[in-house]
Amino acid sequence: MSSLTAFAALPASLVAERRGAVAVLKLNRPHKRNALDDETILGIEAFFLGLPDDVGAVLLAGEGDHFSAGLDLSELEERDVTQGIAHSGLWHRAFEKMQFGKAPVVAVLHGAVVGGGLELAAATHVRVAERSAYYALPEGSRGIYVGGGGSVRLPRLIGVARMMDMMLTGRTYSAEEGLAMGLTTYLAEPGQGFAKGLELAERIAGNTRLTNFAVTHALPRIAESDPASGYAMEALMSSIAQADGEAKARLKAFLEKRAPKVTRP
Ligand code: 1HE
Repeated sequence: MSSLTAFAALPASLVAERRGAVAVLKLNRPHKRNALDDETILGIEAFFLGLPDDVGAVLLAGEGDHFSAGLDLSELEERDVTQGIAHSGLWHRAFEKMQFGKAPVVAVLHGAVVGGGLELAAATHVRVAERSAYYALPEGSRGIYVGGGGSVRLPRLIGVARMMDMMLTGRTYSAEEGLAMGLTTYLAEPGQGFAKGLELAERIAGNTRLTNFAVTHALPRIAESDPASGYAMEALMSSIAQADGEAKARLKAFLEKRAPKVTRP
């Protein structure tokens, strides 16, 4: 159930707070390098399912020196094949709630962003990396495979060839390389990532709900469609967006010189 102010009850491995229209969700298991156990994944799902209606954007970050060391490997030992499939499905479900939820999500990455931590980051909408961030998929060398949607999302971000390389050779990419290859779209100095992420999340929360819906729900589906279906969906989405009262008010404000112009980078 969603409400106007309250977040869902969360496990100790997650903390949430409000910053105006932005909800901040932090991975809070620094002693385990924010390794993602089942409780945390279920908490992420509950958080996004129960996101209050007045949250316009979410900022996802990690406590401690690392964003996330990925899957909690201590939980892996006892699982059989059937349980493994169910476990991967749990991650898929939780991350889908985030990717196709009520509000866009900005991730702030620092330190290790590896394995399932990278899969989590890949399911967010805008990624900011501090210079300390590094990316790897150690699943390859541990005799396992990604299970949190990485095979679906990462090739769309960095290409199949780079993901193959990361998994087969254990290659680690730096924050600068991640920016160059499109894994992140912002690079921040050490300690500056959270402020940058919050600034972006606040800007996103200032968009109309309909635009944010169009960008996070319609755009990825359109991009995956055949062109003819894509054009039809785009025409529908743009006509719906422009018919909204808030869109009309914003266009009028620009034409009456009350709205800011586009600025140079
Ligand atoms: C963990 C985990 C974890 C740390 N599961 N407990 N991911 C990996 O293969 C990455 C494994 N982790 C590491 O390589 C390193 O821990 C880090 C580079 C991330 C950080 O190094 P460091 O020196 O700061 O910490 P540490 O001493 O290695 O770890 C501190 C504690 O966290 C230690 O526990 P302690 O009880 O001995 O203090 C570690 O055991 C614990 N820890 N990472 C469990 N991942 C949906 S499928 C996704 C599949 C995957 O994600 S596979 C990739 C898993």
